[in-house]
Amino acid sequence: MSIETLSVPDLGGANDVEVIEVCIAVGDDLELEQSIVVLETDKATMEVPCTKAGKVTAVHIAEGAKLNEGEALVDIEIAAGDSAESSAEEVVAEPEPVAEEPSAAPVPEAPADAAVESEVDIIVPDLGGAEDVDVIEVCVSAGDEVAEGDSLIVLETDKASMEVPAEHAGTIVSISVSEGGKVNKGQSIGRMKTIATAPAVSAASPEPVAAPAAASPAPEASRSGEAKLAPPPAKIATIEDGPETAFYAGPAVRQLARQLGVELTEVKASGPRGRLSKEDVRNHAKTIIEDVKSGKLSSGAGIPAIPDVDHSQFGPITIEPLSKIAKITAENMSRNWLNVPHVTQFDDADITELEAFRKSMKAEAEKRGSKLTPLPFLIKAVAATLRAEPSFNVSLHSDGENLVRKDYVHIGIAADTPRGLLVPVLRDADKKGLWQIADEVNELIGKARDGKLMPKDMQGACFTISSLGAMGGKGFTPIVNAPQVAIMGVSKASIQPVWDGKEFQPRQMLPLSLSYDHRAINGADCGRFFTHLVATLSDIRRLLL
Ligand code: CAO
Repeated sequence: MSIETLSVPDLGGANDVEVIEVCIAVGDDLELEQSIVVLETDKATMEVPCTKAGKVTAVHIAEGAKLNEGEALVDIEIAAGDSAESSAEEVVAEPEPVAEEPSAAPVPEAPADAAVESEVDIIVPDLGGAEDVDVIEVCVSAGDEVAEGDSLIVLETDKASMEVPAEHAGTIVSISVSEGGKVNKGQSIGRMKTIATAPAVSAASPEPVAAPAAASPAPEASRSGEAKLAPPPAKIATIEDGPETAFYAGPAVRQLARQLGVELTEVKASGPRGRLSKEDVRNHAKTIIEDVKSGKLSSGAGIPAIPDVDHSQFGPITIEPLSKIAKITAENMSRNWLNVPHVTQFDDADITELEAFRKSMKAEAEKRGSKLTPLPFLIKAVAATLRAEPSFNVSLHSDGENLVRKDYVHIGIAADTPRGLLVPVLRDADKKGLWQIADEVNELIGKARDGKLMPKDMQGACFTISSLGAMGGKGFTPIVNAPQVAIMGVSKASIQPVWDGKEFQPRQMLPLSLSYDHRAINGADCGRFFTHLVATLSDIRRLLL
């Protein structure tokens, strides 16, 4: 076992090269080819990989430091057998050789001086020895005007990404590569009309990429100090954004983004000149996961956002802040609407007898200091039906594997309050009589309207009733309040002609709509539940059975 110091390799003559990312820490077990540090000059980014496996015992560099060839990077503890195989100065891979200077680059079939406006092939330049390099972006298409130095395509190897810039200004005639394709040195990737006098156009040579020595040994030229560090940084401008929002990402960052499925154009860069770090990518992924968990972001990603409109262009407006309750309601509604596959079934309950009974009890209710609207009857009937048809008294488990069956019956009541929509919960409705339900509901609604509900007053509902009966309307489709699996909308009762088999009878009919989560409840379950409920409301003596 020995301690070896890995030092900065040949940087192709570059001095004071900035450390933009330190990829390792003391205690890390370094593997072959693992990146130790990412360096960046004005023109290039490179990762310095390791060619020896070992444990990091000291780190001599920090982000922001400026490095020169030969300076110490890290100390690593190398197992005895490995140590003998290579000398300390060879354990850090050197960057692969630089592409030859553009003037010296071999240009296939270079004609003599081309006339202005001549059409030429766009040739892939020297790629520093890399073969079958992936095209990760095609930046131009036929008809595009390009200036000298504009990016034509972006290539990526395991360790580096590089732009292939146009060597001359001109107009793209055709592009024969596409994203996902592979290219090699000397290959034609399209044709362009040049507006300069020049030999056949070669795309300007990208400079070399840092490559793992173990996987691709650097040739002698590199080891003898002729290698230069100058691969153009991976620079991608988003389609919508101007050049001021272009970002830069090194190969390691791109690889991590691919592994995590992160779209780099969406990541906020924390580094200088819009440079994205691995930490930026990780933070972005973490934020998405947290937002999905908290419901801020729908897991059904890809839903197009509603465009922002300046309404003042159409007439006078005022902007009013949303109340906290309104914001929470909006969030809950969106979450439930997007997550729950809704079905809404409609029916009318004949409440002629129920209403006759209720009205006959009105005086007694007043004497008791109570108020008996149709709502307590609805709560009582729903509670009894949840007991009779327990398929509605469930929640889907968050693991997606199980159903939670509830042996209690708590009913949520949607209440319109000056602060917004609140849903207090009446507990154990199946165990309570009408007077108790009426009193407790009135108390809960009073608390809701006075802003005195406690969080526990709004938790644990199995089912919600949303009654717009006092306001009117023939029917509506309420949104299920997940993790509940059903909600009933109540509209305004009215006298309707009902055929009794011999003649039409004037009956008091109450329109009901029952929305349910089709993941948890089937249509047949709903049919049974609704039939039981409507029958109970039509003849409340059934509540005694
Ligand atoms: N048909 C005809 N009349 C009805 C009725 C119906 N379905 N429901 C209630 N009424 C009558 C009541 O009987 C009462 O009249 P009387 O005093 O003559 O008996 C009158 O309308 C007013 O009732 P109310 O609104 O004071 O009481 P309620 O128990 O019916 O409702 C509550 C209470 C809290 C549900 C209701 O006030 C409310 O806030 N509803 C809005 C709920 C809401 O916003 N839902 C939308 C959420 S999104 O799904």
